[in-house]
Amino acid sequence: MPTPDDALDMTSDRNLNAFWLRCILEEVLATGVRDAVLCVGGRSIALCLAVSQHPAFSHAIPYTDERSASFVALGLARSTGRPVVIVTTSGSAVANLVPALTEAQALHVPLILLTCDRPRYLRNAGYGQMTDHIGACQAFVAANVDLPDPQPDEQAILRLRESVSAAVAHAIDPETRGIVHINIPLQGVHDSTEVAAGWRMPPLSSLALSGRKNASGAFAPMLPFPRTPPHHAAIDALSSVLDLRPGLRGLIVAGPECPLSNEEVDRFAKAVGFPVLADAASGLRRPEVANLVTPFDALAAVPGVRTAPPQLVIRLGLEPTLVIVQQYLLDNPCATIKITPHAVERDYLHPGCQQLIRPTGQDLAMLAALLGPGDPSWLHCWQGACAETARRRRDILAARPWGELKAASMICNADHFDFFHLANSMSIRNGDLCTEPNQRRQRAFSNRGVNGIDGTLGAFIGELIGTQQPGLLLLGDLAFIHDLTALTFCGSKQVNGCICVMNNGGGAIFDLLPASGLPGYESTIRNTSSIDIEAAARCFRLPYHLAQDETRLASALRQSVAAGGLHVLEVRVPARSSFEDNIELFTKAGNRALSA
Ligand SMILES: Cc1ncc(C[n+]2csc(CCOP(=O)(O)OP(=O)(O)O)c2C)c(N)n1
Repeated sequence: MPTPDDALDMTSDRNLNAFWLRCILEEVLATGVRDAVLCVGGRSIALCLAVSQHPAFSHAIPYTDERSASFVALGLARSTGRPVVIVTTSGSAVANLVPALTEAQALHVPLILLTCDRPRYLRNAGYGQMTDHIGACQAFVAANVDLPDPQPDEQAILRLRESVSAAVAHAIDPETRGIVHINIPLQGVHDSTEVAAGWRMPPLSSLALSGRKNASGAFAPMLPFPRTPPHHAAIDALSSVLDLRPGLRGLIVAGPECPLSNEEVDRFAKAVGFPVLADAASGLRRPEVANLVTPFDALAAVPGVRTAPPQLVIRLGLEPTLVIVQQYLLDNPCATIKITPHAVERDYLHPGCQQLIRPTGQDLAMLAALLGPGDPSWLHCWQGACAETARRRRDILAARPWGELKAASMICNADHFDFFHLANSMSIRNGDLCTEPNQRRQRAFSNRGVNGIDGTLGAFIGELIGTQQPGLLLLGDLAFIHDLTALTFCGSKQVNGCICVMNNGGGAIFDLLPASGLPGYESTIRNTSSIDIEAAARCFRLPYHLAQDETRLASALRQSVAAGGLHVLEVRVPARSSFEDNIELFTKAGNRALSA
């Protein structure tokens, strides 16, 4: 794997911009960045070319629409665990990053924004394509730096390297991990590659020219990246404020973005004997995870698990998706430990929770030793309720006519994919209701930081590139329309994915809201826009499939994997079927009143 040490030969620096950008890239690459999304404009041409030709980058993906591009970067960073660079030109290009920044900030996804700008003296002077780049992103970043104009002298180059390495450290420091923004004013009237007459590399020290080297001669950041010490004595602190002992009615609740691996959850659950109430988007619905219970199945039965309240809840990840789970937790406040990669300000479901930040394997073993074994009859009660409702749920679904929940169930339980992404709105809810533990599917993704229906295609494409595995996306027709420009992705033949567009004629989720009966609902709220999905797929030269029944859906899913590349599968269902399927399930599977 090439490294920053494989930097381009400095004699190839055609102007001061190129040299300045090379210094920036060297410091950025020290974070472990290997992927970039490139959005072109006159200001960013020099940087786009420098990144695309730099041997240390595995992926340098060109995109026109910065909004979709930044969601691609989000999906890539989330699936690889490494920071991803986004390059933009100046002006409104930068503001187009904001939707993805809201999601990345909420999930602490490390993105490094390299926004190219005009020289500083042109600011607020009526010059075209300029705006306040730093201000546009300020609310969402962990660190930012507005660099000076390029200057060819020793002190300026050393300061440049220092300020870039100090900023990018925030992308990888576990304490602050998140978005870093570096704004880069560049020279050049027409574009940033112009050769200024008389440009020659100035005499510089090797430190300024090539950056810092460690004892073995490898590149090192100009300022050493701070190492966050582990949180010591976390379990002692917990046991001094909570009654942690064997025999408790404990519950592990895993939402999207589960911070522990399947193996860690399995080991912990086995040791403590607590049920694991796992969202589909947690990625934990796997046969090897001990004590797994599916939330709807376990909670729909009455009285079921409600004969006694939990005494301890261990929360993993974000809020659970289904209201039935959120309501159960709100109705049953109790001692709570929230295991989290970052300190959180507050958790509305458990305002008094104790936070356990980035526990080590040893911490988890110590906690399990204090708690195990839990109350065995409590575990049996959850497992029994879950198994019984799951049987009824499957029977009810089998008896339903062709519709959204049946189709979602087939898609989410398809065996041909290594990961799935559940889009916001009904996709993630229906996916949660009917995703069974699956041997093949390793990971689950969702954009549950701020729950937008934007950027879903882009995030999925980023995940396909990052995992290099066959992936499946389930999303609604409006979410598909929202992010169409993501499909301009030029590598669609190099990935293997199936985009399942649930075409229910608009936003089916609104059918579950009180507004659904109001005058004007259908035209103003429910069916705001519709497109010809086949024509859209053809427009981006993507293979298209249509499924209007179970047989066709099963074969289209199979075909899309067998053929390779990125496919669009339109799943046409009756508009009200999601609402009707949900009513049927919630009323008959477990005697609970409907609650989305
Ligand atoms: C960026 C953004 N805009 C608006 C919303 C509000 N919203 C939530 S669900 C929804 C409708 C989604 O429709 P579709 O993608 O077709 O999914 P379905 O409801 O049919 O499952 C909208 C507009 C949102 N969550 N995010």
